[in-house]
Amino acid sequence: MKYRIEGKEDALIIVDVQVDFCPGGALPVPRGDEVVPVLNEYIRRFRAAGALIVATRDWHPPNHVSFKNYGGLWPPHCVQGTEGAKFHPDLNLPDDVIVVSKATDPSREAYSGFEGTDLEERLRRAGVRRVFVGGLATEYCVKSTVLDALRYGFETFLLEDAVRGIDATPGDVEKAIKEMLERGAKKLRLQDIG
Ligand code: VGL
Ligand code: ZN
Repeated sequence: MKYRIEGKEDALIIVDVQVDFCPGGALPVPRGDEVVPVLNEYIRRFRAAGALIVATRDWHPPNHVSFKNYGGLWPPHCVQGTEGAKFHPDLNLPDDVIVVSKATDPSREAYSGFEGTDLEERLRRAGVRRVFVGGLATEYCVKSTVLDALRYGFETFLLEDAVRGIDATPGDVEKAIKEMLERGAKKLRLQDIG
């Protein structure tokens, strides 16, 4: 199946491609940095088509509830304003990228880019109908963002060559992909764009 990227109705959503989620970071996704060159190619193509480009970022306060010291599951990561919270330095985000900061409330975890943000409203206002989602990590923030996009009625594509997961329990990533597809997401790779 070949898909054409349409300027008006399509958006590329890049999820949490941040220093802390890449090798050497505070909460590294194994081979997380491998999504960067692939996403750069998606960015190039979506830009050429005049489509919207969105980058979400995990943007926690230092006392966030998801951190181990505050009762959560994770080591501190993506703390607002720190080096680890920056986008990967090789990610070629365009100047007009829409940056969506999430999980900023100290008392609430939010994996989805739609949760507690104006992402849905911004997509609607721009007339977006289809969203294409890649980034980190497959079974957490990518999955939640994809499922919310489906719930909101967007035609939703998982960029399967531009996601990586943690797979803390082997099989987690596979299960997450299966769930996204069952809920109606479609898989897409670079070569499916024509
Ligand atoms: C994420 C764990 C904790 C993610 C964010 O971006 O997938 N995972 N915070
Ligand atoms: Zn987080």
